[in-house]
Amino acid sequence: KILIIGACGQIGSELTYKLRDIYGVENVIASDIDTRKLELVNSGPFEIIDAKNFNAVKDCCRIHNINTVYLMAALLSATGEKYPMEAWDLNMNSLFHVLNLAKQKLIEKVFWPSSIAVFGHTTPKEHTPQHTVMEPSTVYGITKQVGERWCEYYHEKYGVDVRSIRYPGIISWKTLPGGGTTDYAVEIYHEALKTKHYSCFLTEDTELPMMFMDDAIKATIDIMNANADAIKIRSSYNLSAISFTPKQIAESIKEHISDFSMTYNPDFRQGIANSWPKSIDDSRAREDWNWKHTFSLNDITNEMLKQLGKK
Ligand code: VAH
Repeated sequence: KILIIGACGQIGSELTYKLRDIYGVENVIASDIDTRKLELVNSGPFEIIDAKNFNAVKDCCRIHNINTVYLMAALLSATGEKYPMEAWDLNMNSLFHVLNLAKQKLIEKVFWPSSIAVFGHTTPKEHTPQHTVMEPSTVYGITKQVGERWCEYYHEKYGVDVRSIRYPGIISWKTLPGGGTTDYAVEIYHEALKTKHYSCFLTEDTELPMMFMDDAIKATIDIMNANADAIKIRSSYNLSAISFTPKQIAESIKEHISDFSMTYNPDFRQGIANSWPKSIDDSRAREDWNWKHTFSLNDITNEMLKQLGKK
């Protein structure tokens, strides 16, 4: 059976729905410390778990006979800058707990998300290579960089089957993101429909790697279903789909809402975005486990406005 830790989050919630479609509701246990997302909490087996609590995670894995864990709980880049020690505590200790359960053979397989936040100012910004300089300047990025080192260590030293992806910014409509620097690319669609205006917290030319949630979920399930020997990188795979600027996403919205307007009021998150790459070279993911993205910016705008328009 599968356990998703952080199932109420932006990615965790969509992973829960998708994995339940594939494996059956009863075989996918959702868990989170937060129970406010009621339609998810009531959609199947749900456990309240603090991912920082080793015994709570271990007991849940035992009770439900879990063999695969998707660890999606974390404090993201913007929140991590406000609460550095909490971000270090949650992001690192939750990972140690799951890696140690795998080392003890209580579970067999682990998915753990990394991020383009592992890259910093000194990283090449265009087509950032899989192996390159990584000097992250956010707490979140530091936790992802050192988390990758631990994943590779537990694989090499203890044979733990942990697999990881460096997600770009992710755009989705089912669940709002929380505390990320790329959240502008989700908020903009909600505001376009509500007020036809968005005040963007990044400058108009801030190009960032982005991906639609359906592509991110496909990549996550594909890497977990690949043969173990195909996964040659056990730190974390670069993954990319598209890159765009706030100006470009605003233009794509204007093709549907012609009187949509945007103003730019950069805040502290501009500093975070400036430290990240503009585009990512994900050729290793494409070679090793046949990754390829589907959604273009126009596809994303069509889908976001259609789905949010219905809500
Ligand atoms: C964030 N959405 O903004 C996350 C992600 C690459 C961005 O890590 O922090």
